[in-house]
Amino acid sequence: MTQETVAAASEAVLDREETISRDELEALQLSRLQHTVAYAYDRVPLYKRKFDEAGVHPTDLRELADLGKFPFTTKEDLRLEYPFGMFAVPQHEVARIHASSGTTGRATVVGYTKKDLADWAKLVARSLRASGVRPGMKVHNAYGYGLFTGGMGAHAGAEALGCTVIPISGGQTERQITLIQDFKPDAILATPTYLLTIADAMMKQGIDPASTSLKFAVLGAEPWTEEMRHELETTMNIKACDIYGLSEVMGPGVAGEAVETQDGSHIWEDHFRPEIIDAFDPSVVLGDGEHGELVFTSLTKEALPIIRYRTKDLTRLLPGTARPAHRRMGRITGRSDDMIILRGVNLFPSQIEEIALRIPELSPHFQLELTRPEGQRMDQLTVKIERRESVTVESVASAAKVLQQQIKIHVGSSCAVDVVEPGSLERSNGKLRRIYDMRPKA
Ligand code: DLL
Repeated sequence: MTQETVAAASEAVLDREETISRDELEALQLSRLQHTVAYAYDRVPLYKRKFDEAGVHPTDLRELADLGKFPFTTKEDLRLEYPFGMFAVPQHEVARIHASSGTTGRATVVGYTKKDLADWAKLVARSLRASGVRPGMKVHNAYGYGLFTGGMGAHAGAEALGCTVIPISGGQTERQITLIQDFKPDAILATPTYLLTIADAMMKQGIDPASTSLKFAVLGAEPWTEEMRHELETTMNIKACDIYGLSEVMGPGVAGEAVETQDGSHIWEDHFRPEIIDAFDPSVVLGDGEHGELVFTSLTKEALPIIRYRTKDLTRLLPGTARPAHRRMGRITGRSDDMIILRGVNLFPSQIEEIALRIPELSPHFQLELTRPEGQRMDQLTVKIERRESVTVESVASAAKVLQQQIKIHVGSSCAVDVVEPGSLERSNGKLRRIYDMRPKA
């Protein structure tokens, strides 16, 4: 079968739920939601306690808007119930466990029944297919394997789609490059900053990243911008699409982007009901198009039903396009806990990425350092950014000034810019750390 035949054949097999009308989808959401809240209330003591305290009962959920009466679930709830207190099925029905790294506190543990794993694989397959991946393609999976949901989640989805999976995991960049050259994969799954690391390492070896067999990249697990998409697409000669998810809600594949429109990830609303709330006043549920914090309720999960989970991801809901019934999410501008407040101005790393990548002398490799200079009460932000290999040290002085001015104009913060040598900043192996907070701890 030629590539084109494969593409044409798989184009015809969208899941039925991808093509249903919005009315049909909302009817499905309501019945699944009613089931899920009752199921969670009956099986998970935390939900019973929280619903009772809030004075709501599953029978109060008569229409979709009633969801707003129910209490939120937070990462803290999962931590307090560590390890298995949120599970709604006996342990022998839990087919797999994943967990967050726990770098910022106790790990959060999530579980899946066999059916949950099948649903997850189906939704990742759906996301990959939307992003251009087709049955029969070779898929190089550079998401980290292990307790992180990225590696195994993407793996199972690619297999379910009918691809040949290369389970390389993250890291060992030299080896990744050898395998890309030898195995000739059609698609790569990675974090955007790790793909950048791979492209960068190729160039160092004298390999043109645009010359590989790769045609598609499905990127997620960290915020990235349109400017980064452009950077990766042009240097690698690929189509790069977004995939979104989080372990507490499922893992990758909660939402996926269509390659023909590249206009944001479609939330798979037959399995998740999204809401946007005001992050500062969570009692306010915002309308479509308004910016706020994304909240999810699972509609089909068995092992870990999740009710109104506060993701801390800041975005907005937009109408469906390539999959009309499934709303899209705007790009995640940042996480509320990644927000830098600098002298009263809110700032996210993705804003810096957006501005820096428009300046031709500057590379996408940057980090943000927060300090409080001796004897001063004011915090200082320094943007450390590598110059492009092709430009001279002399030409970067003006680029630094432009970056500083643009940040002042578009973000409102004064900062210092330090243009450093190519290759001097830490490279990503997965989720890249952008912020280095060196301020004295209070
Ligand atoms: O990162 C799941 C995942 C793996 C998604 C692979 C996509 C690809 P967690 O480790 O629980 O799960 O981290 C979830 O990562 O709340 C967002 O802040 C961020 N994130 C995930 N996808 C995107 C994306 C996985 N496409 C957290 N854009 C989320 C921006 C993303 N941020």
